[in-house]
Amino acid sequence: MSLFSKFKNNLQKTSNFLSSNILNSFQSKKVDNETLEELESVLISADISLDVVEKLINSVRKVKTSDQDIATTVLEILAKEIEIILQPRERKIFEENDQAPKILIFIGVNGSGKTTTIGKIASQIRDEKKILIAACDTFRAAAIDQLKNWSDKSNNDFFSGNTNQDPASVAFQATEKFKRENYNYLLIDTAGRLSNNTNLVNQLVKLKNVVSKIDSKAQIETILVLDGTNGSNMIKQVDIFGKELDVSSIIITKLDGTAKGGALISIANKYEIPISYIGLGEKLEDLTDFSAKNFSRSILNLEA
Ligand SMILES: Nc1nc2c(ncn2[C@@H]2O[C@H](COP(=O)(O)OP(=O)(O)OP(=O)(O)O)[C@@H](O)[C@H]2O)c(=O)[nH]1
Ligand SMILES: [Mg+2]
Repeated sequence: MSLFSKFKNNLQKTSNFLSSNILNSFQSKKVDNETLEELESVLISADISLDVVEKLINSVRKVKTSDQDIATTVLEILAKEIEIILQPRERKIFEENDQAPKILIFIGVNGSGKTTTIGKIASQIRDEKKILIAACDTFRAAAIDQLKNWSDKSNNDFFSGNTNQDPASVAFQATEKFKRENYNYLLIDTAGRLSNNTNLVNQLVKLKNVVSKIDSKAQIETILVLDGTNGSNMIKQVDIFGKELDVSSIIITKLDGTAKGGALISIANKYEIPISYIGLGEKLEDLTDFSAKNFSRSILNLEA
């Protein structure tokens, strides 16, 4: 399946919602206050933030009423405008010619998809790269097993501590092994649940500091994993984690399961943080590089 088909097939909840409502609104073949208001409400319902909606409405306002197929013209204009917002956020975490070792710390609230995403990423990285996966979610024993399973599936080395061991001390040991045995990538899984967000963020800050102290040569990145079905609530999470931790990249999962995929656009508009991958399902192959063009055309049900 082409990358575009993957986007198109798996973003159908958002695209069905947006395209059917927009086609409906513009059936009358007029761009006027009434249709623009309808469009506004559809875009807001898909969790696109008000400032972005305003920008989009202003560009649609310019459509000439004599246009043959107004509805399609509107979809095309929206796709173009959205692509312009998303384009600067495209960034791959792994590059073909990555030289320096990389340590990736995956953070995010519980259930956002951290562990699954690590499994998917590990299975996508080329075989010649040496990967160590570290279970620093010591909060639940099942979390360690879940990650071990993903490591086995992708044929990668796995490091874990004991249940309830301090996550920073597991990260310490894992980073020492990573350095000593010359791995290329260290993928660190963390817990999403703690008594409260402040404790969680403090624990992650400590873990990151420990890792940076041991390996000052490796490039350390903090990857924030967000659950796409949370829609605009994702913004709050970017604020909470981003305040104390320098987030290098965002991954938005479960976009296959929501009609609120528009929230991705709000995030791209609000933060200058790259979006590296999006999750489009539960299977290994359901994690794809984020593409501004594929995303914007897919959610409006347009062709590539
Ligand atoms: N449909 C769908 N489900 C996903 C996607 N990514 C993850 N999931 C599911 O979301 C659930 C939670 O994923 P986990 O990877 O365990 O989440 P986590 O962030 O590690 O959660 P904690 O360890 O509790 O903090 C699992 O059932 C996954 O299969 C996705 O892109 N699409
Ligand atoms: Mg987990």
